[in-house]
Amino acid sequence: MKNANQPEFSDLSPAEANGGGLRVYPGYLDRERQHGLLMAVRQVLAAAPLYIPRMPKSGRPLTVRMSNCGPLGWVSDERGYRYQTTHPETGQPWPPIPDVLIATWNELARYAHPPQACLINFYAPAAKMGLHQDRDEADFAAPVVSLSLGDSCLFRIGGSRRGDASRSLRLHSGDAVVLGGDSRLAFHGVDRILPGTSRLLAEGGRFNLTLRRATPPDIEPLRPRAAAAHRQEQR
Ligand code: MD3
Ligand code: FE
Repeated sequence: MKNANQPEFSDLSPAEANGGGLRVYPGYLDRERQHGLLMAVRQVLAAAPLYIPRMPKSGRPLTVRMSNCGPLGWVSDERGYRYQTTHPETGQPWPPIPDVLIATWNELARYAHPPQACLINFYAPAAKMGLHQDRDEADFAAPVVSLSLGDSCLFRIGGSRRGDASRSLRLHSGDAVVLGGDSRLAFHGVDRILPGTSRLLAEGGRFNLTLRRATPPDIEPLRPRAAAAHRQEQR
């Protein structure tokens, strides 16, 4: 049951929830679009399978399984957290970001440059993600855009210091969240999955997709053809 005195963010319109750069779009994707996105995610995962990320130094496995699409992917293992161009197990480049996700970024991000990385998190019913900040990106001016598919979760978001007060909100299948401005460095995590709350995934659990910029636009590596044209212009 919801606490009637304490509205969840998802009860608020994007404008109302935008106290510090957090925008929540409940039901951003209708059921048909959720299914379309799920098919695109499954195609990505056929080429770039979910792997079990490990904690830096200790090598302790996370409970979330991960993959990526886009020019860069976020990975974690004994050597640390980082963005890289290839899958840590197959050694292959990440598959491209599906059009439906590029369209979502263009509609919600309010940022002039395209996403570089889409992290795919899969939470089995018992998986969770501890409170953390996302600080491996060199471009904090760009927002993070997130989409949820499958079972709902209890999501927690606080302030920019670990000890700051935090609030809990439920994220449901099809919800979009945009984290920008003050909220970009907010501590956040997934306290738990609420099993059986969606029938979208036959296997149960939850996918979360996060679209990000990893490098500032000016030091973005130029694509070979663009680089050639660029050198042409310089002469
Ligand atoms: C960015 N994932 O992968 S995504 C992560 O539901 C992660 O899988 C969560 O945190 C998940 O790093 C949340 C959306 C999100 C929420 C709050 C943020 C991204 C954020 C606050 C600041 C920066
Ligand atoms: Fe995060």
